[in-house]
Amino acid sequence: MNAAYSHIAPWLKRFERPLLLSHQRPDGDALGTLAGCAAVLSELGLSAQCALFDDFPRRYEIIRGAAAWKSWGADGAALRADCDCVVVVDTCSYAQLEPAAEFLRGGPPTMVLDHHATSDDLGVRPQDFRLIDATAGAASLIVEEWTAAAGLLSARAAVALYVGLATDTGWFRFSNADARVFASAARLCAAGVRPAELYEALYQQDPEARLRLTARMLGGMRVLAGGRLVVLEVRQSDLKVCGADAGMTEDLVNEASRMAGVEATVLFNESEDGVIRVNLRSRRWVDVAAIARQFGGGGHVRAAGARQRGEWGDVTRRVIEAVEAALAKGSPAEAPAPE
Ligand SMILES: [Mn+2]
Repeated sequence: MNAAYSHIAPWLKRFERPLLLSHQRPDGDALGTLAGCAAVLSELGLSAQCALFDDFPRRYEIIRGAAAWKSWGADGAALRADCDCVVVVDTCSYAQLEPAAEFLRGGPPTMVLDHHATSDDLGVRPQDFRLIDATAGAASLIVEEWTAAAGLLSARAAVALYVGLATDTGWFRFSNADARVFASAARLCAAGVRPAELYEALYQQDPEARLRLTARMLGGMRVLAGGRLVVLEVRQSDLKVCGADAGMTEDLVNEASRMAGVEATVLFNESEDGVIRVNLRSRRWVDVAAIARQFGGGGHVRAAGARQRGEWGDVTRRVIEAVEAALAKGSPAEAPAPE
C-alpha cells in the first residue's frame, strides 16, 4: 500500500467545498473516479461538486446517479466561485483540462490523483498535493486502495470505482490487469458490486440496428495481403438499410481483430457530407499512424485515422495500396538478420 495515501485525508480535511475535475471526453475511469471520490468525500463531511467539460456519455448511464454532475460550460463561473480546493483525477495534463487550464494555473489548492506516465506542473505548488502512480492500472485503483485502507468505502463509491477499474483494464484483459487490480476488484465485490450486472449495463445494450450494421459490414469484408489485411466498408446506404445512425459505427473497426493472422484492418466509413473517414488498426507491428499521416491524418501506432474527400473507389484503392505497401515491408522480426 502506497505510504502517500495517509496524506490524502488530512489534506482534504482543511477544506469544505472541493471541485472535482477530470479530462475532456471522459471515459469510464474518469467518470468512475470522479463519482467514487465524490461519494468518499461526502463520507468525510465535504460537499464535493463534479464538473464535466462534455455531456455525460450515454454508455455510463449506470453511474450517472452516483454524483451530481455539473457542466463546466454552463456552471463554470459559479463552480469556480464556490469551491475552496480542486481535485483533479485521471489526468495531469493541462491540454486534457483545456477549458479549465487557466483557472487551474492560478486556482485554489489542488490535489492530483493520476496514473499516467506523463504529467504537467499541476499539483506541485506548496499548497498542493499530488499522487501519481504510473503502475496503477486505473485512477480508480488509487482511490479504491486509499479508501479501503481508510475504511471509507461505501457501496455507492464501490460501483463507480469498479466501472473505472474494469473499463481501464479492458474488463481485466489488458496487461495492466495485475494482482493489485484483482485484489481491488475483490474488495469492491465484497462491498456490494455485481460485476455481471455492470458488464451487461455497459456492454450489452447495443440497439438491434447496430448488430445488423455489424453483420452487414462483416458480410462485405475483404481479406487481402494473404490474410493479413481486412478491409471493411460502411456506406450511407448501409446505415439506411439497417436503420442505424452514424454514432453506431464507433468501435466497428475492431471487429476484425479477432480473426487469426490479421495484422491490419481498415474501415472506410462514409459520412453524410460525403467525407470518407478512414479508420486504421494494427495488432503488432504495422505503424498505422504513419499510414494515416500520408493521408493528412494521424493517431497512435496501433490506432489511427484520416479523413478523405474524393471518389469512393479511388480513395479506398489508394489507402489499401498504402497499407499493402507497409505490410510488404515485413515486420522487424520477419526481416532477414543483417550480415
Ligand atoms: Mn485512467
